Amino acid sequence: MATDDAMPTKPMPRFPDGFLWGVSTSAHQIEGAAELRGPSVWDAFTAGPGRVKDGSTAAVACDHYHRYREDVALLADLGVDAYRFSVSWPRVDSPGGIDFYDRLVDELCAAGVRPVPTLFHWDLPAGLDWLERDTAARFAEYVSVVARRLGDRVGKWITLNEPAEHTLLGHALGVHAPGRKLLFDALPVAHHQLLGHGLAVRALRAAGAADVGIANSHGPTWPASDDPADREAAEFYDLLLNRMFADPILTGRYPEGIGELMPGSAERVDADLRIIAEPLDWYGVNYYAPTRVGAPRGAEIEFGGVTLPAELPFSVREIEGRPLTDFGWPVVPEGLTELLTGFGDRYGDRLPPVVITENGCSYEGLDDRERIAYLDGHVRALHRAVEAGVDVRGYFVWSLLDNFEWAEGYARRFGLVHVDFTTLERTPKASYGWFRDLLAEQRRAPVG
Ligand code: IFM
Repeated sequence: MATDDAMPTKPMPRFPDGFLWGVSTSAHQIEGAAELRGPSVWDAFTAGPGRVKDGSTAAVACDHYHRYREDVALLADLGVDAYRFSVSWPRVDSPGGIDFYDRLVDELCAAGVRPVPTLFHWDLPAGLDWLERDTAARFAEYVSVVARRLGDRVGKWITLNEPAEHTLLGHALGVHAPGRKLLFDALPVAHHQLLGHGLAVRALRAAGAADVGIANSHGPTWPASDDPADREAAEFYDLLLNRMFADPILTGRYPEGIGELMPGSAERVDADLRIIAEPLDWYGVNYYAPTRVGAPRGAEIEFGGVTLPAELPFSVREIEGRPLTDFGWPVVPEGLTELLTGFGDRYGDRLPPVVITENGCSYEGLDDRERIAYLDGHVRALHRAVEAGVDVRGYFVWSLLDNFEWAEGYARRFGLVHVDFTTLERTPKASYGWFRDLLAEQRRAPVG
């Protein structure tokens, strides 16, 4: 339990007019009602023994499918401008499945909350596979269906959530669905998702969308020391987790040495890159923490609940002297300022306005002062990036509700709202009240 001095007291600086405040969730993590949709790769994965730490599944999760009205009321009471949720592709593929999103979007509009759907947040329909190029085209077809149905009420769209994590955790290390351990042979999964992103942008534009972005996860990479071997390893990690997913979208090129590893001829990869680099209206960043990286140590490493194999050309090191969340992630707010100003330097005019599409932390308890301290620190760090000249247009907390945290099951609680997973009762935490007050304060007319 934190002490009272963990409670922020300084007034929060004011964000620019029109700044979008919101919260995020994803379909597989909250919806439940698994019997009312087709299976996804996550259903198959969680059915296997030992894949999810508490042995749970997302079959019921928060039962948001049936309780969405209560959840929209929580959003309205919180006072957010926008709600980022994801659309479940397997649900849309099921008869009548898309009707749920129709109802949800209507409810949000009636409550004065802008719907911001993400079109893919890892729950790929069973039978599809991002190792296959064709999945990118199939994704764009599904996106067209959703855009035609919801486009009269949805303005802001997100194509993909964190293709880096889906590639790394799901296909390289095998700790997420679909559970493959391909290491560097997983790279086609990155390319096909990026191609799917570009095709989805085109599909959304064809349906009239004028406000399209992506939610990519990024964080600064800090070398373990000045030793050239540590620096080289850190640069490589930065390339894999940051540049491999941002460069193609923002510059139309892969970082040096990466394009050659992608599937198909050089001509085909170049043609794909022209699609991947379709201009965006804004660029979404999910930020949690920086990573300290050094030269390989020839041994397995435990990192954030994941075992990294010894053969990787880098090793992840501890960031010392920082508080840790319950997940063991270091709390480093200034990493967000560093990340965004670094992006501004790296991409210059090619970087469209930025939206923080996820930021949050896992802590137990209703009196979650650690979460308040975390969010307060990160919102201030974001403001420093704005002062430094980065065009930031929005901030979404991960997450509205405690939910199914993938391979961690229900053991990690990221919500502003506590969910009792036996009764499904929702209880706002102290951080919910803090965020509500922050939003009210930001909207109050400046004095003088
Ligand atoms: O819960 C996840 C989310 O699905 C994607 N971004 C990170 C969150 C916390 O791990």
